[in-house]
Amino acid sequence: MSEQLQAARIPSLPDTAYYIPNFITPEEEERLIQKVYAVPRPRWTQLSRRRLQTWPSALSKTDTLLDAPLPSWLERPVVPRLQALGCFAAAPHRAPNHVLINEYEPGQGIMPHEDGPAYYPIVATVSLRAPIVLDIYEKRRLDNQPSSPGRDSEPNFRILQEPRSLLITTDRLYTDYLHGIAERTTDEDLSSDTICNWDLLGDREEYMQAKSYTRQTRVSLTYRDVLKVAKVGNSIKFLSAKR
Ligand SMILES: O=C(O)CCC(=O)C(=O)O
Repeated sequence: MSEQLQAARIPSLPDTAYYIPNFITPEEEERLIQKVYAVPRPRWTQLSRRRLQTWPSALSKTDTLLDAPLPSWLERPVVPRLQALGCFAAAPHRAPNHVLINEYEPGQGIMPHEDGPAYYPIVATVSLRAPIVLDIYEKRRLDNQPSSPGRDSEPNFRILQEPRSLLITTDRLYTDYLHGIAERTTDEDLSSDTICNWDLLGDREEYMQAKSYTRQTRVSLTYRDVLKVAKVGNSIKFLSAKR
C-alpha cells in the first residue's frame, strides 16, 4: 500500500476507508461528465430513485462478468492512479474490471445496502459534479431492530464526498456495514463532530460556514473487481443479465 493511501485512511471508521480529495482535476472531471452523458440513452437503466450505467456489461445471474475491457474513458486516468495507490494489489485481477455509474438528482438516493460477494471486497468511488453524504450503518445493529432496516435509523457514520474525490471502502467496512444515501434535497449538520472524514476534506471552509449544502445532480463512478469472469466463448450463459 502506498504512503499516499496510508495518509488517506479515515481513522475514526472501522477498518478500512480511505478518502482522497481532488483525486482528479476539474478538466478530467469535465471530460468524464461529457462521456457519461454522451452514451446512447439505452445505456441508462432508470431506477425508481436514480439512474444507472453498468460497464462493460451487466453481471449474469451467477454474478459472472463477460470478459471485456472497460471503455478507455473509464480506464484513464482513474485506473492507473488506483493501481499506483496499491489498493487493488490483492484483488484477483489486480485492477477493477467493472464500473457502476450512478446519477442522483436532488432528493434521490440509494437505500442502505451491501455490495455483496460478487466483488472482491473493495470499492473505489470517484464523485463528480456535487458533494453528497454517504451514510454508514452497522449491519449487526440493524439486524437487532424490529423495524425495517435503515430508513428510520440514524447512521453510525457519515462520510462527505466532495466532487473529484476518491473514497475507498474495504475490509470489515465492506463486509460488516451497509452504505446508503438519504433521499434529501439538503445535507445538514456538517461539522467535525458529524462528518468522519472532516480532517481529510479538500475544502473544509466551504462547509464550515454554512454547515449544509443544497443537493445538486451528482454522478458517482464505482470501480470494482468482479470475482468470476468468463471468456466470450461461454457467452450463451450471459443472455439473462442481472444488473
Ligand atoms: O453513489 C455512491 O457513492 C454509492 C453507490 C452505491 O452504493 C452502489 O452503486 O452500490
